[in-house]
Amino acid sequence: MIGDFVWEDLDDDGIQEAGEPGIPGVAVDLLNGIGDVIASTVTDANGNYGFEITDPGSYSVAFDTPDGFDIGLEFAGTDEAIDSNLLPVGFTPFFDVTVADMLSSDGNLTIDAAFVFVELPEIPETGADADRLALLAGGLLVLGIGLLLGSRRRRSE
Ligand SMILES: [Ca+2]
Ligand SMILES: [Ca+2]
Repeated sequence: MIGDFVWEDLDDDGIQEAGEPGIPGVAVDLLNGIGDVIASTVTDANGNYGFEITDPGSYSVAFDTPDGFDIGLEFAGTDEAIDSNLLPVGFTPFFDVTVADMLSSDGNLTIDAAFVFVELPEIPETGADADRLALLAGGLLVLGIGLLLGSRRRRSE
């Protein structure tokens, strides 16, 4: 088994600490050594996920960034049990799962992902901005007609 935790890094230090909550419902993919998705899951109510590995080999885990979040700091500190393995590209570096890992009762449960809450994207207000856009569109239209007329005139000469 590999896993296990996707959490909201409240202080953005890349370290799991008391009071920092797990994020439920995050889509997680298991990738094989050549980057193909071979299993998918979502984090549970506590932000935990797990994949049962049946073949030794090289793997990576990809995490979908939840709405309103950015990927947190990776590989902070020295304790891999409480750091984030998620690179800014959205997946972890490849890691090896050995037969010994597969046989151990708790497996490798240090493959974690930190996310930092930013803000939900703001919906632009209609009004002033919309008027400006209309003006811009009108301007482009006039320019287009001008170019069209210009090219026609040249052709008829
Ligand atoms: Ca933290
Ligand atoms: Ca970790």
